[in-house]
Amino acid sequence: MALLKERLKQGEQVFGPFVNLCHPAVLEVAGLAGFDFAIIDTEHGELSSDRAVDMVRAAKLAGVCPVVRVYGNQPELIAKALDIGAEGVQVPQIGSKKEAAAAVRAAKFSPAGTRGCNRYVRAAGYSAKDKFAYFGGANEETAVILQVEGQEGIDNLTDILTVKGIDVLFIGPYDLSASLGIPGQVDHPDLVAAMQKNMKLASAAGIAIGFFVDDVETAIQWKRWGIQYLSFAADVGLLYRAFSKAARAFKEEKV
Ligand code: 3PY
Ligand code: MG
Repeated sequence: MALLKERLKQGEQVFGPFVNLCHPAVLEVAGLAGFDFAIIDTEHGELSSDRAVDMVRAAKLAGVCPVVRVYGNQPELIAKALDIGAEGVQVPQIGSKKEAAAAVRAAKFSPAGTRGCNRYVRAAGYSAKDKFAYFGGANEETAVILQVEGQEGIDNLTDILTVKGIDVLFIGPYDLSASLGIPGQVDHPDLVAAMQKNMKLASAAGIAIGFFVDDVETAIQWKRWGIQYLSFAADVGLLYRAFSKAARAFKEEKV
């Protein structure tokens, strides 16, 4: 299976859920279901990297590209996500060019960045990979996905997009709606207009754009508008939807 970064470079539009539950089986199910990627969420989920590693393993086996969303823009967390073998690292709440550059630096080996070099990690095949091939190739194999969602980040977007090494500019609609003073109204015309402006800026900078949706109908709409990296709800929410639909249907004897 092609790596996420390669698929994005080819212009493919990819689709995948956030995973908050701490179990590798969720990644197996995501792969069997046919999702392109899954975001193992250590920002809002209950997960930490010691649990995430088994989820990355399961994702690779199931043919779904593993992305890890880190808790914050911290170099140690970014390096850890990549060391355990995530194909992409997603960093929340980027507000300025300086913060964007720091996130990219943390994700890249020298000379592009300052990611700590260790050849005994899972991403290096525990040393089975040639060390020069690993340190020389990893920067081109792992995707850096930066979330710009607050007012500061939106105001600084043109500047942020000048940072080299960003693969996906991800706009979080929930935090964006809060910035616009319309918390939760992710289909509000002001939010859609702001998003379309952001898409134009990202496209002019040659950077793929990512977005989050709660349902498939909205996903299809944004796919048609050109979003390349579409994240779809979260495992817990999807499970709740399926469970409550079945429970209600059984009670009411109506499918
Ligand atoms: C947001 O909508 O703010 C997100 O971060 C999506 O998960
Ligand atoms: Mg957010």
